[in-house]
Amino acid sequence: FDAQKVTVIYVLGGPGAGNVIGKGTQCSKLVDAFGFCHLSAGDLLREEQNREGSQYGEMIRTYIREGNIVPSHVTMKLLENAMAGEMKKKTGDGWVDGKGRFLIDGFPRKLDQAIGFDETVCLASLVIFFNTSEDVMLQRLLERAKTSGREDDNVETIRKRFRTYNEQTMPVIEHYRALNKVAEIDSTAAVEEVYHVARATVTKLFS
Ligand code: UP5
Ligand code: MG
Repeated sequence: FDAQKVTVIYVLGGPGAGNVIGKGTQCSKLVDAFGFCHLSAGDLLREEQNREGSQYGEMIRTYIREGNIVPSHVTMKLLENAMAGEMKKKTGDGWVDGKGRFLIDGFPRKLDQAIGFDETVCLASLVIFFNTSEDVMLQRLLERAKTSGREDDNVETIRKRFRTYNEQTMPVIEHYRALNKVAEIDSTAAVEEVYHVARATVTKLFS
């Protein structure tokens, strides 16, 4: 697809930082308000993992269970396909200003993915970085674990996810910070409050 025809916002933050911008009621509000398509790299990977006949299913399961980052070519291809599919679906209508608006949640997690996507697919306009303490994230994930059914929502894997995030994803945030693209939002507060700040940030981008 044509990179000139998309506006991309990356949504990053530690596991459980609460990407409210890409989730639940808030998500659909924001999606409606700005006409975004929301794509979560983690959701796409879990979908592929469960897809019958997928050659990557077992591999994805192993990486996620260990809190490691799935090889970049797999995630990048899933995202690119999902974006292309959305663009095709909405050709001609549905997009504001004739451009596809994407909120890409939980990606890029590693410098090579960031640079690879920048170079071969498209450049993001903004990176929203939700930040809070590991204590807060741990509590939220353990609470979510009661109902999420996610194999990686257990203390041992959560600790590994924190380590992977600090070692591999923080450099991505620093990379975009140096390019002046990062909007950091403290996500310690209640969902509504965080959403309020996130919404203002996105409004500014489009004004
Ligand atoms: N909650 C949220 N905000 C709150 C608030 N303000 N106050 C109180 N509670 C709040 O939130 C987590 C929980 O906290 C929820 O119960 C929520 O209600 C509550 P959520 O919005 O789900 O947080 P999020 O940051 O999205 O947490 P998630 O666990 O989804 O983040 P991860 O980044 O770990 O998960 P993801 O799905 O992106 O990735 C999973 C795995 O996939 C990775 O570990 C990795 O193995 C793999 N992966 C890749 O390899 N490559 C990729 O590019 C992407 C993923
Ligand atoms: Mg997530």
